[in-house]
Amino acid sequence: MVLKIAIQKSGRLHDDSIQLLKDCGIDVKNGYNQLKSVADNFPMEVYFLRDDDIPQYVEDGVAHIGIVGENVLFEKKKSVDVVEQLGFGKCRLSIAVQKADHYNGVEFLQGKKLATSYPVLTQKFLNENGINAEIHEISGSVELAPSIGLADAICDLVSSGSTLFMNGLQEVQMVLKSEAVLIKAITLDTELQEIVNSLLFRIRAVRKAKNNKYVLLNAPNHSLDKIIGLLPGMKSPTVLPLAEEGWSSVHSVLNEDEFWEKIEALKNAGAQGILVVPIEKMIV
Ligand code: PRT
Ligand code: ZN
Repeated sequence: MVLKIAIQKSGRLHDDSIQLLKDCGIDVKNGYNQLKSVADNFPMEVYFLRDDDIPQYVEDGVAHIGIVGENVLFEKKKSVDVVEQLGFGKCRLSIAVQKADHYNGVEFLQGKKLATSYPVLTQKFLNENGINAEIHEISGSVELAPSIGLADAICDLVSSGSTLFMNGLQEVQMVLKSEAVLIKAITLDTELQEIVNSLLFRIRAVRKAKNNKYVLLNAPNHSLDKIIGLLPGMKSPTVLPLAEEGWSSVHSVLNEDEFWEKIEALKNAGAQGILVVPIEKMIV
């Protein structure tokens, strides 16, 4: 049995998808000129597709799992399971208007024309807010629509905001926050499900490792209690005596979110020679 995974052929999600598989120890040959490829060391076949087609392939079971942006997934409204958030491809689907416009809330959009490649999500947002507006579906260069008089506003993906800025637009309303997710066909054979589980186990270990750092520091023994109190570790910190009398070496794991705060507190508590090392995999 081989697990068939659909990933984007080329575009913003391609490299991160391949890298994620690689970090999971799965080697896949680059797919720029091919439709599919077989992993050397994992029971997996990779299909390279347009991102828009991935939800359909997974719903039909032609691919068992896939990696796609939530924006595409929710726009296509296919019946698949979302298995895991993957933390890359982050962006937001937002409404933008011309810089000179005085946007005073969603009411501004009443009776206006909106250009978008996401008619389903845009319509849903308008309905939820009781707004009647006309939607023009266009497939690309949505940000040009207001300047050529095609629409009053747009609903498009934004990440840094520089595309909007360069086109004289301002982001005024977020419709959806999105990132890449792993999706799965609703029913799978037990054997395939087991392969999904083992892939998921690796993905979680890789992602957890990325969110944590290994910290080594020297501590005077009289400050050990205070320093250990600051460090959770996986169970509890490792403490080893240093060759120099009265000092210990402390090893622990710190979460990215609280990292700087903790480092500062450790320093204030008397820690010295603090080393921070990336973790490759983390299995807890
Ligand atoms: O050929 P295929 O259909 O597979 O690719 P595509 O051209 O439809 O998609 P692609 O590769 O552009 O994007 C794939 C996915 O990446 C999207 O569906 C999102 O989930 C995610 N993603 C993350 C983005 C962005 N960030 C993003 N910034 N997709 C598109 N953009 C575009 C946006 O449309 C706008 O044109 O980038 C521009 C805005 O970027 P900033 O940084 O200037 O704000
Ligand atoms: Zn696409």
